Amino acid sequence: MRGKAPPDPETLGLSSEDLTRMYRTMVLTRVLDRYLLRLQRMGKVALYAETIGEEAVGVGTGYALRPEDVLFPSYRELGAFLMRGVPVSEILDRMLNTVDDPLKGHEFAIFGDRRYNIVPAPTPVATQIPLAVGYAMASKVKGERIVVMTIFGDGATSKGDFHEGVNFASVHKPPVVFVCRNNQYAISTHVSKQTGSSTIAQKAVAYGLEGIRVDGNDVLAVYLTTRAVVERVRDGGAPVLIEALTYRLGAHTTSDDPKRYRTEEEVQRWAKLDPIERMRGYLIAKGVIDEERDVALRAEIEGLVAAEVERALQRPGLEPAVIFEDVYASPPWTLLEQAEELKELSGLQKVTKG
Ligand SMILES: Cc1ncc(C[n+]2csc(CCOP(=O)(O)OP(=O)(O)O)c2C)c(N)n1
Repeated sequence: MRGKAPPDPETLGLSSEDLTRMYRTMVLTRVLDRYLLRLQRMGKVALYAETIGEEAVGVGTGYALRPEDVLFPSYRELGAFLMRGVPVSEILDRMLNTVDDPLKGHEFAIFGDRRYNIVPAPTPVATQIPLAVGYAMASKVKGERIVVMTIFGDGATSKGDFHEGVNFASVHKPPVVFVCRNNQYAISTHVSKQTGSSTIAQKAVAYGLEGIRVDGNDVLAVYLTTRAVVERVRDGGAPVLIEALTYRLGAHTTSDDPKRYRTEEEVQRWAKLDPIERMRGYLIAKGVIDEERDVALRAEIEGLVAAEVERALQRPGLEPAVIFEDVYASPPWTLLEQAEELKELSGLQKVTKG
């Protein structure tokens, strides 16, 4: 990981625009992530799964996709969403369930939207994996030239969905790329208790596919590896499993207390490998940005997110009755009855308050 001089951007075939876009999006992800955590603590957001420390995986994989490619994410892929162009305002409207929430509160995790070719993240772990394989299979049958990517955690690899998905992909070879964001924990379960294999990547070999382990705290390694794989798969190559080794610096979600199952010393060891600091050091060493520009960029992003948070907090919230909309063309009588009951209850509440 360390000890070798990193290559110049030109050697890697990367422009300063590529580099600053990835760096900027990592910083944006971190700043928004910190706000979402605080908003949850203020009681404005119901539940949030932090992404601090894992930004390089989302950003590096997201940047390797083309707009027409389809992403089947887990609930912790804020970086990939931002890299794919989902606006901060839409994420905040979604998380705060304002009247502008395009999905009217119907969805659990951050965001999923056809406009960005992001399928909503499921709550049951790993179920996005076979769905992604099926979608890729359909696109192969239709003769489209897209790549389907699915991102999941290390815990997901213990589910049958992972093995069924990878097995089906190994037989039929649809254009799918599997990305395991190995942050070393599935809530309190360390990866050493998750699997007896020494890597996740090697699981691909048993299915006759290529598995690649990449340093998930190095955005350039993640991006360059994923881009090469994505383009190979687009050209008809077999599916690949990429394991990006990273670390979950925060809690599993806002309902978790990681101090109960891991040491502060371990967290501090990984905090030193912060992917944003690492990229910042690289960009400064290579003269892509200087300290002054970096300070200005961070201040600009802080200001942008703060203004969006302020705006979203001022917006009215969704009416609870929207829960009954957009699910059935003709709702069954049971739901109509419940909707009526809710209407009566909110009427009562207004009377009591008044
Ligand atoms: C089928 C299923 N079992 C259990 C849970 C509870 N659960 C939610 S997240 C999670 C851990 C997932 O860990 P991992 O796949 O490593 O992803 P990470 O949260 O680390 O990003 C568990 C067990 C669930 N949502 N679905």
